[in-house]
Amino acid sequence: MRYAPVLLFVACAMVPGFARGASSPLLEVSGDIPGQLALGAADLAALPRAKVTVRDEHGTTLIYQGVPALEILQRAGAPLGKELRGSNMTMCVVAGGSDGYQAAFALAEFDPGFTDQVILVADHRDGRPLNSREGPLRLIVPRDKRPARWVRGLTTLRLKNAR
Ligand SMILES: Nc1nc2c(c(=O)[nH]1)N[C@H]1C(S)=C(S)[C@@H](COP(=O)(O)O)O[C@H]1N2
Ligand SMILES: [Mo]
Repeated sequence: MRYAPVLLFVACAMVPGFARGASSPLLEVSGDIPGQLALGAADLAALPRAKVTVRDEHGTTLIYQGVPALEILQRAGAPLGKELRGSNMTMCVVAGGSDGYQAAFALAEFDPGFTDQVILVADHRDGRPLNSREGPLRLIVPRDKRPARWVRGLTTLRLKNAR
């Protein structure tokens, strides 16, 4: 019996996809896009990373690290760059947290052709993984003056054309 947890771990590691967390994605991207995307920890770890320095409501400087949301939206096939015009200008992104909290964005807010702001899907703060209250993922919107769209426990990005 003492070895049961070890045996369970070994058994799980032998099932393809299980060890990568493919069966329990951290972040799902869905909606008005060509295909749904489900990203596990290993998928996120393979994406380009960025760091943003922000101040919280108390004026304390915080450094968040993670994946630019743009990288994720691009891989989901969202209409960015040259495609972000005409009827796509009403494309919205609704970010959702594990507690049901949601916040809306225009897709253009993520596009470097429109803004220099980098909205981050953060997994680290000041060099440490986000704690269970804040993470494992949190959306960081550096230029918002209030952190109301900094969705804690981020689990979903839903794309919707609001036209
Ligand atoms: N999942 C989730 N994220 C959330 C909220 C929430 O209720 N649930 N509240 C938002 C609001 S209104 C604020 S002001 C900030 C507060 O962030 P803090 O708890 O890190 O101070 O989180 C934002 N993100
Ligand atoms: Mo808030």
